[in-house]
Amino acid sequence: MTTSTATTRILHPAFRAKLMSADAAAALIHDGDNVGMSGFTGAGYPKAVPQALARRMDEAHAAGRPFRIGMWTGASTAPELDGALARANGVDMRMPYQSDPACRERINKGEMEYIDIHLSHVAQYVWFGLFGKLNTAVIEVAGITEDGHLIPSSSVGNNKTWLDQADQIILEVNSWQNPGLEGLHDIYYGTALPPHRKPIMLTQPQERIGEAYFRVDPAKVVAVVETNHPDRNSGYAEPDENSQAIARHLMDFLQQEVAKGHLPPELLPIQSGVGNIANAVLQGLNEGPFENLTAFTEVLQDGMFEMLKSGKLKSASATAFSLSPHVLEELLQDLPRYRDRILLRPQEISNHPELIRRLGLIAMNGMIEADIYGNVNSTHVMGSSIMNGIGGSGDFARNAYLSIFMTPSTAKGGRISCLVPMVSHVDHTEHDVQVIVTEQGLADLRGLSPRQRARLIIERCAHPEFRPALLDYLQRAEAGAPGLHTPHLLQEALSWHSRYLAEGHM
Ligand code: 0RQ
Repeated sequence: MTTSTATTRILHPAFRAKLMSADAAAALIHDGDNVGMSGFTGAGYPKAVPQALARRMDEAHAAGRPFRIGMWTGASTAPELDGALARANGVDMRMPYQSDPACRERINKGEMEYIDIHLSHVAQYVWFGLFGKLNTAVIEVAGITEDGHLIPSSSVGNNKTWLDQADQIILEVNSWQNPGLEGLHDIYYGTALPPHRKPIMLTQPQERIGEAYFRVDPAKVVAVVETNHPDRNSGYAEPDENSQAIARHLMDFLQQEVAKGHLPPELLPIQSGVGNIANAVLQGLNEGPFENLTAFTEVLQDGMFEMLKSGKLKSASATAFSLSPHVLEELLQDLPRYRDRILLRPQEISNHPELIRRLGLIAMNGMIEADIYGNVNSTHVMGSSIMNGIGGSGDFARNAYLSIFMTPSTAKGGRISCLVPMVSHVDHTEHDVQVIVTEQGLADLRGLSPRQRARLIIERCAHPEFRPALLDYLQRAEAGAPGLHTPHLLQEALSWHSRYLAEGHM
């Protein structure tokens, strides 16, 4: 046990009295417990207790004793959490978004139950009691104030709900987290269950409606563990040709929308998903003609930080950082310059349908595949295997002013067409998808019927190698389907996926 930062980071004596090692804290978690962990896209997750827990699980399994937990988070975490517990085969049920290879493998082998729900729904599902009782919360914080409030760290996620709902709380105080984070967060305590809900009085992306700290009942805190470990946040690739082409199509489209008067010159608040394409689009916006932009989004990634730095982006509201290590370092070193322009909120607020609709967001998210009618699959490979999860894409797509989905037109070296006759899994229906962009072009689907949409998607978005076959499918469906509103040949609709599984090429 180290107490090196206890006097500077843990200012309330009652919390100092609970200091213990990660192993001792992990011993307070038992087989069958539900555990709410902090963490969102590689930021703000507990670093020591989960690894100690994984060791205990390994020991239990070696001795023939069961030891598995229900694991709830904000979103994806890191190898020290998702990876460690998945390798120990210690997770019975996982929710919501994940992106860890070991975790994904367990889920796809049927060894871990996985419940993929909209990120804005998680907290209320837990309040409703739909996942059972939350036994333990394990939350990373940047510090504990003199009056016993918790200083949130680099993500907020569902921490407020976990602290509220858990029977017992384990805190990890990470002295690696910059003390300057204090005051950056906006924790809203006005949520309630129906029929007691009130309007959430937020009308501008950067408005503060909550408190800078988490409230916590000290009586529930059973352990405080000190850590000093960096967040996992991995780097982004330099935008490739496809990402750059997607960004160009999108910039042209947004300029046309401004020219038509559909969007104001400073656009509307942007939401951007994770991944390299999203990052390339942000780079495009940074080099583009728009000024005074704002963001109301889930994760603040490198591209958004560059926009804050250049001044193109006035402000960013999110629930977590998802920055490469060198970019995070730059932000933390220069924190005073950004502190009034960055704000982290609970994910039930960053992704709240009421707020997304009111602010009128431009939502830009990645996808696995879309079909000719505009249904989007964000989560499943070949219909059965989970990639990551729906994350916040559904919260944003359904409620945004403009909902945009992006993908290269092909995957796996050109062997898969990302535009298919029928998607093998649906996350976002044709009703929630307004614009599809690939490196080939952009299809604005608003105001079009299903068959009109199909022609536009094939013409603008499909790769030339697959375009004739898609058109042929559409034309034969129009000639042979029993109904002509959304014509399909049911025997053939998923044959592209079957062909890939059998022959390695669509
Ligand atoms: O697989 O890594 O094995 O090569 O899918 O594809 O092209 O690297 O794309 O990183 O932008 O991710 C939808 C997964 C796209 C992401 C998804 C294979 C491809 C590769 C990844 P490999 P890329 P990206 C807010 C928003 C849902 C959550 C969301 C995602 C891998 O955007 O998780 O939007 N979205 N949240 O080879 C088979 C296809 C494929 C395919 C790609 N058609 N068939 N495999 N791949 N297309 C943020 C949060 O909510 C946290």
